[in-house]
Amino acid sequence: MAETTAPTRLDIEALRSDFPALHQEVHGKSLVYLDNAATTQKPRAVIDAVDAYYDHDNANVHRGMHELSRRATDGYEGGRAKVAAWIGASDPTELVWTKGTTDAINLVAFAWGMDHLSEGDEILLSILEHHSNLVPWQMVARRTGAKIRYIEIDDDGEWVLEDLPKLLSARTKIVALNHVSNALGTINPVETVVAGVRVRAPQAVVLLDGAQATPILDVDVQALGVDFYAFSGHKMAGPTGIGGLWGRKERLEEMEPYQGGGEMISLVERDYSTWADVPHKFEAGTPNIAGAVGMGAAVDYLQRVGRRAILEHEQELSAYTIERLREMGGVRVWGPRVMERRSGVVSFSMETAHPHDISTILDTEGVAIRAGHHCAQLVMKRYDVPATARASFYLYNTRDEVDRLIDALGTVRSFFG
Ligand code: 7TS
Repeated sequence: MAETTAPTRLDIEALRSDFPALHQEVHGKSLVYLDNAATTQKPRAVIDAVDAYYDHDNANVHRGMHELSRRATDGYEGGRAKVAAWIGASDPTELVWTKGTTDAINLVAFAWGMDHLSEGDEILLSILEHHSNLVPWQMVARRTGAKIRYIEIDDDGEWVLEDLPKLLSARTKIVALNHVSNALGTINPVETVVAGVRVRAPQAVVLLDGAQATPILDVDVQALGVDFYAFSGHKMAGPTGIGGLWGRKERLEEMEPYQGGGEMISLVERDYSTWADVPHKFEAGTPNIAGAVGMGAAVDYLQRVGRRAILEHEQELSAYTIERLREMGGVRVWGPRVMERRSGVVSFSMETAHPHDISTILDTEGVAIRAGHHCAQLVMKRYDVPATARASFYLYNTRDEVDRLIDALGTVRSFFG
């Protein structure tokens, strides 16, 4: 969706005042929250929308013929329509609410994969995937006999696309790739891969993991020409426990349900049942209604800010961070060299300190980053490191906070030499 009213530069101080959790002290220091790739903080508008739902409208959806149930249903379906438009879907019924990206990918792996994959078929992934876009495919491959193939990455954290022609064939049944990497911050050339798939493996279904893309990119699922798009609300200022799977109508319709139960049936007999229409066929049980309401508020909020401005802001902070890390010396920064190819994720290693020691010392300075394998162990193996330290930004982070990070890394340096 075009964000014509968005300012080109963000008024960070005004935006920061929208996020209550940013304004606190941690270990006696003002909090510097740089763990946004794991989850973002929530603006007051989202918190208030969730509160208002529980204060006034709480009821179950689709069932009750009473005012509160109608309001709950309106909030639930209204949130769906907003989020669908936000990712460029023309039809809100193509958007299935899930618990998040992991849940969405598992839905496709099991509901689509178990019925469409068999011995001799191939699943194409990349080694840059989050475990949630690896492990479900390994589970399904083990049960179906399908084989997994991988796009490799180069030293700059970019896919080695010269290999693509030999990785795609008539055997390729699904291509499942991340749009933006959580481990290295690479904005992946998914358009190039989709074009390659359409030429060399037109039978293949394409799924994109958009967990790190929906918060910053003007995602348009129709223009991308994919079959499935998975994402999480909590990484884009929304609540935890809610996310979505967008799927082409014909794909969703050809799939059997993932789970059985209430809300997903049309008719139940002793020996069989028939299914509700898409998307409700995939939404068994009482759903996360408050989460859907919160997602609607999150999209309204981000729409006002503008994703292009958020991306530019993140890239500016990444560039500044990398420049300051290089000045320090003894630091290896992972991921693309070209700033336009990066998001607001800066993964790095220090020669003298283990990433976990870095994050522990930073925490005592009030600076929150993540250290570890970032659920991307194949990336760590590729670079022969057990873990990296990762600072990740969102719309409310500032250059002053980057300076606080660098100062705290100075403390790490003085500890470990
Ligand atoms: N895919 C990517 C690219 C991700 O970054 C994440 C979460 C997921 C999938 C899974 O999303 P979930 O909402 O279902 O958990 N990434 C991270 C991270 O980088 N640190 O903590 C979670």
